[in-house]
Amino acid sequence: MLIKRRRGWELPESSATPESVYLNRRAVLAGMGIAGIGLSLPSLALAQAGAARNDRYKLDRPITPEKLSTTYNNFYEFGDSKNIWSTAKDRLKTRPWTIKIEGMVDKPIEIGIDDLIAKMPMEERLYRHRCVEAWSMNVPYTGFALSALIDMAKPQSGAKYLIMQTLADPRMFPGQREFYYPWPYTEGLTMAEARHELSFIATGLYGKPLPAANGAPLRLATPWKYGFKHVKSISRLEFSDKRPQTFWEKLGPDEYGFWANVNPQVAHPRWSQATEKPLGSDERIPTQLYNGYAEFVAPLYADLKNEKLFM
Ligand SMILES: Nc1nc2c(c(=O)[nH]1)N[C@H]1C(S)=C(S)[C@@H](COP(=O)(O)O)O[C@H]1N2
Ligand SMILES: [Mo]
Repeated sequence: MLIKRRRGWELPESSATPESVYLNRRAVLAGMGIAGIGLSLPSLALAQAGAARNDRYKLDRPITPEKLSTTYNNFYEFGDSKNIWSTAKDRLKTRPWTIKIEGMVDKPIEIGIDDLIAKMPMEERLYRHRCVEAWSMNVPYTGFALSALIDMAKPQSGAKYLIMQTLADPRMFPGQREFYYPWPYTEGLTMAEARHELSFIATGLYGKPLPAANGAPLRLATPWKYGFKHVKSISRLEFSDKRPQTFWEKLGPDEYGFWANVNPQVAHPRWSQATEKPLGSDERIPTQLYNGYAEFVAPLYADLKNEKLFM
């Protein structure tokens, strides 16, 4: 396998340092040791188009052109390049799509995506998105507050974490045949984070059903955290009293942690996080603490000073 060593700041491809650059090396080592057509149905289209914008969440910068945010993506299930949108569009089948909610709940739930959307309070929000690789975008997501789904699921009082996973299906996701990645893609939030008003499940983008490349038919958006928390194409949620080990944490525990809150003053081991490059712009702009959402989320972390909150 070819291993490219690139430095975060000096990339030809705008500002991006693929999460995988250093990890591929680990993966090879692990391997040697043997370690271990998005269909947009009319009803769905209507649900996105009819959702009113929630003006509580404001942007201080322009919305990213749709053409860019839907063609420059991270979705390792379709490969480790940014240019996976057409493969994703061809391969990802989002109907039928069942979401399982299990673990520490009185009654596990299995629900189809259209039934779920019909039950949820749909709205549109303008959100920033800051990838740990130091590019960013600003997009209108349609969807619903994660807290609405949690209310429906009725977790037990002992639940401390919400774990979310991408569908496991190597026929649909060719990347899942790369055995050294810890599939399925797994992410998690504390219950306080998951219930926080900013935690959002997106089912649409720019008033249309979510494109395959952006994580159809539903994906997480927690805009104060680095983008790798935003698990795409979710098929399973589990309430647990144990903190999950997440996909990137398993691959590179020195570089990617559980909390992954944006902080310009805490550098990634291989590059600075002080600035970011908005998609479509030639200029870097300063990155903000909690990606500009400090007034909303700082209280979540008041008692967690000993945790590695920013990696
Ligand atoms: N299942 C899955 N979810 C994922 C990823 C992935 O590779 N697989 N990449 C993450 C990363 S690193 C980022 S930056 C965002 C990118 O979302 P976007 O393509 O909509 O910009 O998705 C996140 N969710
Ligand atoms: Mo990312």
